[in-house]
Amino acid sequence: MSVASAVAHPNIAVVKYWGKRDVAANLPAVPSVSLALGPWHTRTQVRWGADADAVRFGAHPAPPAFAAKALAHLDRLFPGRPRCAVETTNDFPTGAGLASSASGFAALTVAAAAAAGLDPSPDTLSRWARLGSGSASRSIPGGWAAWWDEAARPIAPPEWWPVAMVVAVVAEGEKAVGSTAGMQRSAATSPYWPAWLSEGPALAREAEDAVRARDLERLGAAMEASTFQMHATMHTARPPLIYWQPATVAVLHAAAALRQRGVGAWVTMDAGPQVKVLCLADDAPTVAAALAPIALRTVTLLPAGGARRVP
Ligand code: 2P0
Repeated sequence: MSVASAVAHPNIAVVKYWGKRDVAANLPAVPSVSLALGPWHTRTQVRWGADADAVRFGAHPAPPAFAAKALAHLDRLFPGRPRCAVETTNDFPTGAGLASSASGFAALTVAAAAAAGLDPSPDTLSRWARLGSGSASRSIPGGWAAWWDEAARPIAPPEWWPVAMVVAVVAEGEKAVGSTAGMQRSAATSPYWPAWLSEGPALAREAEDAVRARDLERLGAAMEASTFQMHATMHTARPPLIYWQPATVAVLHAAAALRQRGVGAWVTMDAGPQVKVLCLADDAPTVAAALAPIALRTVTLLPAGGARRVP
């Protein structure tokens, strides 16, 4: 077997990964908890034994930086590897704070291993995906996952809890400062960094417990605390990292207004301007309708499974 394809879903952290305790090994400074979301996905095919290394993204050759990152990941997993052809597609925006590196490195890792004739355990695949991008470790198990150390572990499967994540897309386009550089700037310059590190473990435990108890209010509170603590380290970096746009703030207020009306809706944001609103799946149409006048568009995502081989 020298060709294989895999699919992986992005994941959104409810308790955030921001900072590395080991940059070379891509180990996190704080634990994180996430939910994999579909139908958005990355689909990647790897073919070992090509004439030359080639990475295609959608219908075109991938941008050089994108191709270099993918090939460097394969070099690290398979030192002395044969040349390969990689083809990958995303059915959602890339590089705008929508977790495309998570699904991308998870799908690449699973496809590359399968094409090499290997069948590593989910734990091993999660460790391998982590080397490409930290958040990719969590897209391997899918569903609700926690990542404290070398590999992410599953907390609950996608069908555990009928929740939804309503994504309010407020700006399109690639972000100015990528996550890896952003987290290093926060760590190196924000005076609030020590507080971020010390609060993280308790927030992750709180979120894990809330998922197991299916307690949305408790999970939402932990998620918002983690989100705003992370953005505090961004806003207080030098120079500051302000990923928010005016419409970002408008969505935050709209979600708070929904809660005042008795609709359970809690916000999170990543290294980008989009706001993701966690709610019960039954409430997703109400939430999406409330955000529609503010956002460019809304997308309702539902819990999804882990990275897997596909024909
Ligand atoms: C997360 N983010 O937990 C956090 C919240 C962004 C903000 O994981 O350097 O692309 O490749 O390990 O995984 C984005 O960071 O960073 C991210 P690297 P990654 O989802």
